[in-house]
Parts: sequence; C-alpha cells; structure tokens
Amino acid sequence: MSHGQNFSRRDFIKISSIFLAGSTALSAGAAQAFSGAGSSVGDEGSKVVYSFCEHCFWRCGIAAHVRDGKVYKITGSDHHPLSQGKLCPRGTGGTGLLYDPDRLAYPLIRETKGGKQFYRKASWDEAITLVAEKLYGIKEQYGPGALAMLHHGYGVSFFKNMFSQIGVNKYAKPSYDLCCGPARQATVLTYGYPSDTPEGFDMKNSKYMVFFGTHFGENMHNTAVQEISEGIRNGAKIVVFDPRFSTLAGKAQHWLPIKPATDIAMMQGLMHVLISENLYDKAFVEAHTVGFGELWDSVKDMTPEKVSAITDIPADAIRTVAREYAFHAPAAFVHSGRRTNWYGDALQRIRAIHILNALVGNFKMPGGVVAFQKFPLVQPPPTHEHPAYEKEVHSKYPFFPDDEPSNTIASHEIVQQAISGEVKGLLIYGVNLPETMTLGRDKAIEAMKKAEFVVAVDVLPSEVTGYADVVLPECTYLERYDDLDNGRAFRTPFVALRQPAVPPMYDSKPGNQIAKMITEKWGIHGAFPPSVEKGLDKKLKLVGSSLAEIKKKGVLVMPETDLYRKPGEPLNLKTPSGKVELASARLKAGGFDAVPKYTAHPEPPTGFYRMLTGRKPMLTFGRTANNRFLGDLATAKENEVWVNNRIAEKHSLENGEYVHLKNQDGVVSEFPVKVKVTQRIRTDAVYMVHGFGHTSAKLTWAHKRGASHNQLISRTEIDPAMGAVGFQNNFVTFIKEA
Ligand SMILES: Nc1nc2c(c(=O)[nH]1)N[C@H]1C(S)=C(S)[C@@H](COP(=O)(O)OP(=O)(O)OC[C@H]3O[C@@H](n4cnc5c(=O)[nH]c(N)nc54)[C@H](O)[C@@H]3O)O[C@H]1N2
Ligand SMILES: Nc1nc2c(c(=O)[nH]1)N[C@H]1C(S)=C(S)[C@@H](COP(=O)(O)OP(=O)(O)OC[C@H]3O[C@@H](n4cnc5c(=O)[nH]c(N)nc54)[C@H](O)[C@@H]3O)O[C@H]1N2
Ligand code: SF4
Ligand SMILES: [Mo]
Repeated sequence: MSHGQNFSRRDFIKISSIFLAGSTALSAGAAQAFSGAGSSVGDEGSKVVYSFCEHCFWRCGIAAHVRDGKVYKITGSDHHPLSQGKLCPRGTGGTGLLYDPDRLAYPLIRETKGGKQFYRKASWDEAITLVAEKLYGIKEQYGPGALAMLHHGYGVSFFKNMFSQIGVNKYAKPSYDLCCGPARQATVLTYGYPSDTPEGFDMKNSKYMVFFGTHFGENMHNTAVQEISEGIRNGAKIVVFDPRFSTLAGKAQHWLPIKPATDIAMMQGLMHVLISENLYDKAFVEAHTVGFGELWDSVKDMTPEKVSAITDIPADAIRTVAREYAFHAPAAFVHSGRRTNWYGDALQRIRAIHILNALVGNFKMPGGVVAFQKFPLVQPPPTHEHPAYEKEVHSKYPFFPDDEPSNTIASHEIVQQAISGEVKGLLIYGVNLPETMTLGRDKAIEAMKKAEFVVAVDVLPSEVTGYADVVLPECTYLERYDDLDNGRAFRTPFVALRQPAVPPMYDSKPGNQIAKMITEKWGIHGAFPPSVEKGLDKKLKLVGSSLAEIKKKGVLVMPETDLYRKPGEPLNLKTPSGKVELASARLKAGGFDAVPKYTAHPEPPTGFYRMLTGRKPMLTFGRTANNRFLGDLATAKENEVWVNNRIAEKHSLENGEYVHLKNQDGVVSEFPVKVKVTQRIRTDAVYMVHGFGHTSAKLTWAHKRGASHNQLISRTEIDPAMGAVGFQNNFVTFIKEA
C-alpha cells in the first residue's frame, strides 16, 4: 500500500468555516437527508427515546423527547438506576451539543499546496480509504506497536475491535492515568478487586462521610450526589478536607482547610489516633487484615501535634475527626475520590484512604465500603481469531493494570513514544489532546506533529482536530447506537442501551460504521455484525432479552444485590494473603513502600500560589465547552481564578478584574482570566476550573473564554508505581492587564 504524502511536519490548521456546518440552518430536512442506517426513528410526531448520556462518564439514563424529528428536551430516565428520574445540568443540556452550529459536518483531509497546509472536504470513501491505507501501511512497515489509540467515550469499543483485527492493542485513556486509575489499582492492592464507577461506597446509608478534595456538588456525578443528599437527609455528617471551601464543604460538619499536598500526613495522623486510642475495629483487623504491625510502626510517630505542623490543621480537630469517625463506624467511610492523581503519589494516597476504611471494619457493612455487582452479560464468542499480541501490556510501570483491556499503556507513554518515533500512527477518539493534560500542551502538540499520521474522530472542531491528517466527524450520542453499557457495577445491576433519538445530521456517521468501513477496507469481513442492531440483539438474546425489548425502557435492571457481609463470613479476597492488605507485600517486592508514607512536595516560590483545579456543575471540559445551552448560564461563561482576599490585597487585585497568570517556568496564560476575591480559599493556593481558554477559533462559543488550566502546566510527577500523572506542583502568579 502506498504511503501518500509525508505529514511529519504538521502545522495547526484553523479549520475553514466553509467546510463546517457554520450557520447552516439546522432544519429537520437536513437531518432527514442523512438518515443513517440503524436509526429507528423518524419524524412521525412526538416520542420519547430512552438512551444514556455521554456528557460525562457516569452514563446516566436519559429520556430524549422528540417532536417533528428534533430533540426538544432531555430528562432523566425513571427506569435507569443511575439517574432515577434526575439528571445533572449537563445531561439536560445535550441538545446544545446536538444542535451546536460548529459541529464537524463532513470528513476533512489535510493538504499541502505551495507550502501551505489546509483542509479540504472529502467524501467518506476517500477519507476511509486514506485512513485504512496509512494505518495498514504503518503496521506493515513497522509492526503493530507503531500504531496507538488515545480514547475517551463509549463509542470506542468498535475502534478497539477494528484495531485488534490487525494485532494493534496499544490503547490509552487519558481519563485513566489522569483520573481514576490510581483508585482502581489501590483497591486491587488492598482488597484484591478493582474499584468501579460508581465508586463502592454505601453513601445513602452512611452516618459519617469523609472527603479529601472530591468536591461532589461541583463534581456532579449524578447518583453520588443523590445518595449523599439522601445520607444527609438521614442525618449523616460530612467532613471535608479541602484547601478551598467547596460546595460540599458548605454541607459539612467540619471543613478542614488542609495545606495542599499534605493529605497523606493527615491520613497517617488519623490512623495514629485510631490505633493509639484503641478506636479501631480489633476483631476485624485481627481476622481479616495483614500488616497491622508494619502499619503501626509507620504511624506511631505521626502524632496529631506533628501532623498539625505539616497540614496546618489543629491537633484537636484531627483527634475529633478520628474519634467521631470511629464512633459512627462501621456506617462511616473515607471516600477515595475520582480524579485521584494530584502529586504523583496517588496510589499510596488512595491506599492510605482504604487503610483508614479497613481500620474501622466498614468493609461490606451498611454505610461503609461495598462491592457493587455488574449485570452478567454474556459476550458472544469472537467471529475472528484475535492475534495473541492483543494480550500484551505495553506500560513500563510495575503496577499498571494487566487486566484492563481499554488501557494497555499510560497515555503519557504514548505521547512520549510518538515524540521518540516508536509510535508513528495515532488514532485519537474523543480526546482533546492539546487540552487534556498528558505531559502538558507542548508535548501533546509535539507528539502529533512528529507522528507520521494522525486521525481524529470527533464531533466538534476541538483543538485536536487542527493537528490531524484526517478528521472523521462522528455523530453525537443522540444520533447513534453504541455498545451495550454493562460497564457499571451498581446496587441494582443493569445493562443499558444507547440508541439514536434522531438520525445523524450533516454527513456525520456513528463510530460503529466508521470502524467497520475501515476494517472492511483492509479486506477483513465478518469482524462486525451485519448491522449494529443485529449485534446488539444477539448479545441481548444470550440473556433472554432482545433489542426490541430493551428499546422500550433503555435498560434491563436486576433486583438489588446483597451488599453486606454476615457475621463470621470469610472474605476470600483475591489478594496474595486472601485478606485486606494494610501492608502490601507486592508493593514491597516491587521496591515501593508497603505502607503509605508522607513525603513533602515542592513549595510555591515567593509570590506564587499552588494552582488547584476542579469542576463546575454545568460543564465537562471538552465535552461541553462549546455548548451554548449550558455555557449561557451566568456562572458558566468563563472560569475565574479564586484568590484569597489577603493575597489579592498584596497584589492589588480587585474582584472582577482580569489578569494573566504566569507559572513558575514563565508560561503566561494566552487569555486573561477574571479574579474572584474570596475568603473561601487558603492563602497558599489559587483555584480555577479546567476546560476553558480554548484556542480553536472554530469553537465559536468557547474560543477565548477564560484561561486554560492545561496551558499553565509545565511540570508533572509520574507515579513510579502505576504511571499516573500528577500536575498540582505548578504554581502561578498574576500579571495585571496593562
Ligand atoms: N459538573 C461536572 N462534574 C464532573 C466533571 C465535570 O467536568 N463537570 N468531571 C468528572 C470527572 S472526569 C472527574 S475526574 C471528577 C473530578 O472530581 P473530583 O474527583 O471531585 O476531583 P478532585 O480533584 O478530588 O476535587 C477537586 C477539589 O479538590 C481540592 N483539592 C485540590 N488539591 C487538594 C489537596 O492537595 N488536598 C485536598 N484535600 N484537596 C485538594 C480542590 O480545592 C477542589 O475543591 O468530576 C467528575 N464530575
Ligand atoms: N489540565 C487538566 N487536564 C485534565 C484534567 C484537569 O483537571 N486539568 N482532568 C483530567 C480528567 S479527570 C479527565 S477524565 C480527562 C478528560 O479529557 P478528555 O479525554 O480529552 O475528554 P473531553 O475533554 O471530555 O473530550 C474530548 C473530546 O471528545 C469530543 N467528543 C465529545 N463527544 C464525542 C463523541 O460522541 N464522539 C467523539 N468521537 N468525540 C466526542 C469532544 O469534542 C472533545 O474534543 O482530562 C484530564 N485532563
Ligand atoms: S452525571 Fe450528568 S453529565 Fe454525567 S452522565 Fe449523568 S447526566 Fe450526564
Ligand atoms: Mo476524570
């Protein structure tokens, strides 16, 4: 196969508006003109279509209300256990993505003429032929390890199937190593099973919930927010360790404005009090755990007074929290959080959290730590023999998972391999790489420029699409089928359907068709079912249901499972000891601390402040940045930088004034950001929500609104055990507008 042009020097292309939907009227007629195969709906009056949300990874059940061929409203599905009739603001705002006037409308191919690079509109056949040729050519010339996929979102399974047909399995989800990966591996090491989404905490039955960061209420994970609220209604107390007064802190019994980066010390202090005051669950620890002696040795010096000096929290408060926590146990827990990698030691920090849980014996107890179950969907046998290569894990980190087929390598390792030339072809599905911290924006761009061939599958002209050789426009989640969702474990196990509410608009296509077309161009037939509907129906028939049945409510739900252990019941955990591992022999054998130990992190230089980040209720970074329905809400138009009033005074900053931020390495924010002067943050840190400051002019709403958190990251710490990336050792100061 030919290699065509050499794209090794690649410039960012501002996608020309004439190739996009632009101001094209979004008529029902346009939607009908591209009615995709697999769409089961048309414009025959009003109807409700049950599906699931893609505005974040909680994947709540939605009811899309359709009239005259248009989705006019999205509400929470009453049938789906993760929504229970309710959605967060982002879920209801899905029409803002569907009818986003900036959407990618047809395939684009990068061209170079007279030294200038630009995109031209292409037919699907032309774009697919080019992608198939380039990817296959790279694989033939350099081997399957020269191809890699970065992905995020539920449509990816088809692309994994596509790649596996030619022996490629180098897959990374930045949302794994930048997000929940350490929490998963910490539960594997402590309890012998991976944590899941929703995280295994029995929140609605809890009496005492402790949070480090984990700002539910701003982090809008729907079911979690509902369950915490239910717990609070039932009298639960909340404790929040956060340098910032978060929304959740507003609901808390105790807000403890901990000095950032000292959390492990605080956790060791809490362990010290639990053990030294005999408040821990002795019977549970003796029967079901290993390593207690080693644990005590590691925390016996961590007195509340010593920990107070490190964390800036009074010793009395540390004692009070430990005592109250033990008093309410086992209906008490410390939550492990979602975006866990803060400082490059996340695996140990989340291990410390689970040791605090184990010490009070809350494992499989009402209101404590629980293991939810998955719906037992049967996978039909593969139609093709997959190469043995598919089993390989590519990551160099010893505690990177070897049982997570969507992640065989950390995302920053792919970025590094693209820069070094080991990876030559990149498929980027639903990841806005320049704005998704992997090793910082510059490295992400360098990786895309160095790669021989980059294909981006996206719905919007996000920054990443400007670096691709071919841009393939996927239709939105409201216009397509995806694989069945049984990825979630929950108290009522379920399997959910994504189905189109309306046909794909413009010349966009569902990922299932795109992946199938590429695979068939390779001459491989039969790797995908004849139609996506037939494939879904076949899987559902194996559990005694059918596509026709699940379409009615969008979900099949099992009765509530028994989450709690019986007295005297053995735990039979899949750890090497069969018990809860307070000290981990596996970590020790790998050359790491068997029990978590606090180590100090860098401090801000004079005049600089640690840059902390978090979420806004109505936005999910790249997914909603350009969503006018959501962005039009007064507090979502741009981000603000939270600055303590004493610091504002020191720098002569007024509330509402615009400043540029400069980090410790001299990186200055491209766009100015509004100052929010507040007492609700410590004096050593500032805070800004991630997902703003977009540079792509084709995101006509999001462009230039606020500052990019990502741009200001030039230092990262990689967790040496499992490869997660921390980025909170970046510090900023203010440059006043001239
Ligand atoms: N509305 C909305 N909800 C979302 C998302 C979204 O984009 N929008 N994204 C989803 C995703 S992908 C994720 S990963 C989650 C992220 O949400 P979480 O898992 O809740 O994120 P965290 O980083 O734990 O929480 C941020 C909080 O931690 C505090 N913090 C920062 N540094 C420290 C520290 O050193 N110590 C302590 N104790 N606290 C600190 C910050 O001040 C902030 O209040 O949210 C999810 N939910
Ligand atoms: N600086 C900084 N970086 C971060 C974080 C942070 O707080 N600060 N948070 C980290 C966390 S916790 C996470 S989870 C990651 C998430 O980061 P990413 O994985 O990059 O996810 P998103 O930003 O949600 O979306 C990326 C792209 O998906 C596209 N998209 C939306 N819907 C679809 C679809 O249906 N199909 C396709 N093909 N594309 C679609 C959007 O247009 C966008 O370009 O970011 C991480 N990176
Ligand atoms: S939490 Fe909100 S954005 Fe996330 S899936 Fe649920 S409704 Fe959608
Ligand atoms: Mo995340």
